[in-house]
Amino acid sequence: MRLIDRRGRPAWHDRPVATIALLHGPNLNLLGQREPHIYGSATLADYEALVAAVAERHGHTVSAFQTNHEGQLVDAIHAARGAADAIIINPGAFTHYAWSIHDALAAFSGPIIEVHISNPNAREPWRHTSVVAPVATGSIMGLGMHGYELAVEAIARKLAS
Ligand code: DHK
Repeated sequence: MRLIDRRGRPAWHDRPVATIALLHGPNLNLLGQREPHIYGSATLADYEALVAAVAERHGHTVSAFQTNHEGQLVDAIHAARGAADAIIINPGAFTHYAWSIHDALAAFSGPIIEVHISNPNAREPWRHTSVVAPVATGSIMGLGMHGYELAVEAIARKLAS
């Protein structure tokens, strides 16, 4: 039996599974150890597990990757073309100056959510610029882990619309 939602579309479990690429940039491998007064005590594995669990609730799957190297993050974004339907990205400090990340994301056609654990706009002035924001579908910042949950919810809704 095919279930239909309120808008007459197939219920999520009858829709094709989408893959969300979850990409983290430099120093985020140190989550849980690094400046816990800013970034909290959750580890990168905790973030990846949360995103996978929320995605699974929507019938989607997650492919997670972290790197400290700009070129590797560009390669991962290129690899997401054709392999992933959406991207959640926290580019770490690359956010503020890495135009190569901007250009790579501009070549991705699905929804892109930029996420930051802290609120860069409430921190040092050099963190107030994001070169990623202009090519993101949306940006979420300052909400810690909850921001990642919201990012998956936003993507699930975009992909279903
Ligand atoms: C993470 C970083 O590593 C910083 O360089 C950014 C971001 C903020 C975050 O809050 O997740 O400025």
